[in-house]
Amino acid sequence: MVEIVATLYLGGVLRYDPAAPGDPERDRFILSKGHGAPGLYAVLAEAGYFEVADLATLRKLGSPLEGHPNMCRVAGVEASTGSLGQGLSIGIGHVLAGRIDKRDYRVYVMVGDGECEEGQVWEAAMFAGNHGLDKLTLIVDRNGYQQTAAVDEVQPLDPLDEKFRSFGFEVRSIDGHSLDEVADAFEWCRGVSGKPQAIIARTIKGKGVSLLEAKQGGWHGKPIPADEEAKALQEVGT
Ligand SMILES: Cc1ncc(C[n+]2csc(CCOP(=O)(O)OP(=O)(O)O)c2C)c(N)n1
Ligand SMILES: [Mg+2]
Repeated sequence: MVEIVATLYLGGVLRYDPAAPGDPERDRFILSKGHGAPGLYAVLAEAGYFEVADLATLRKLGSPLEGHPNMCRVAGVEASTGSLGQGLSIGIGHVLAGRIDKRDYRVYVMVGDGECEEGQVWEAAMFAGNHGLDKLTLIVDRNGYQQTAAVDEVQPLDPLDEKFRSFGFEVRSIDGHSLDEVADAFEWCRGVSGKPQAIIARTIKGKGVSLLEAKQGGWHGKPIPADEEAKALQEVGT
């Protein structure tokens, strides 16, 4: 998810001001797969919502940087998520409010592919398509895995692009690790009128860290062992 969220905040896609996080004109990003909070926090810190040094307090008692994003404690977090399946509905609420208030902000929602097994995602998708919510962009982090197994073993989703098309979305599939393809897709979204857009981003969990890439599906919620940390950091260039 990192390339996608970084492009949104740091690549000139989202309109936002960390000094005015409640600005009614701001664009909204909702991380529906709330367990990806560390990725969101890293980008929010770089975007200026809080100090980068605060990232070291992740999941420490008393820290606002909880294991799932808490909109009451962290400026820039648009929705408290973690119970999967809800973010698209929340995003739709923002889009409808924007219509009523005659504002032109855009709303971006990221869901996981395992999360797409939740019925609420499809209720929301049906509504978004039926109401032609063109200010709404859904991004699916299509990494092929969920908590315990591969998505194909649990509940195959393909043809996912055709499913979203049949719900009234314009759909584009991209390499979610290519900054060029990610940026192009967000440019494309802004040109679509009358329909919500779905970007299906093919990704690899733990991309760039050989230990994580080698054993897909085995790292959900687990930290890298201490003796592997230095190598992992070196591999991602920090
Ligand atoms: C309603 C709900 N059911 C179960 C969970 C437990 N859970 C947390 S993450 C996860 C797997 C999510 O997989 P996916 O959406 O593919 O996310 P990603 O691969 O991007 O981590 C599950 C089942 C949850 N957070 N919420
Ligand atoms: Mg997944």
